[in-house]
Amino acid sequence: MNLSDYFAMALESYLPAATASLVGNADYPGLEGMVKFYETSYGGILVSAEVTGLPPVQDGDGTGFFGMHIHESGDCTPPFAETGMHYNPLGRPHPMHAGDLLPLFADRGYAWNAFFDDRLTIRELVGRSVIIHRLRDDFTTQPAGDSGEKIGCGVIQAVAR
Ligand SMILES: [Cu+2]
Ligand SMILES: [Zn+2]
Repeated sequence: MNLSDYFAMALESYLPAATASLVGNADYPGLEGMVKFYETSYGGILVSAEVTGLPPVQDGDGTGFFGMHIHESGDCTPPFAETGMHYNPLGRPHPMHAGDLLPLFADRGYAWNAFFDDRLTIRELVGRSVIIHRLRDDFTTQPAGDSGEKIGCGVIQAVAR
């Protein structure tokens, strides 16, 4: 079995090792979502994210891309100001932070993505937060890619098994 077939099977059949249930901030109360983290045997984890209630492109100044990061602290008290910086155990610049994830992509408010991530382990993720931003991540500006308001937040919790 090649890696992509294995990953598709894992997403379909395996229990995630950790999840984060996303809620919106006061400006985006309809935002909801789930991010799932799966162990693999290939030196990295799988991440899948499904989010509804994102602002459609026609409604504002967005591009349809939404920055998504692991932030240091798992405190999603609105307005998500207590989540700290991007998780960055190696002291690297953005976007080489371990917490820098593939952005979401949605023109009409619904996003789904899944990707292999060899910067992170499940153990270091639990207790931190996933943040969804209003704007794209420009992968250049320090320290956070100029990605704007924190519109969604979820605390990463281990899945009991
Ligand atoms: Cu962020
Ligand atoms: Zn970053």
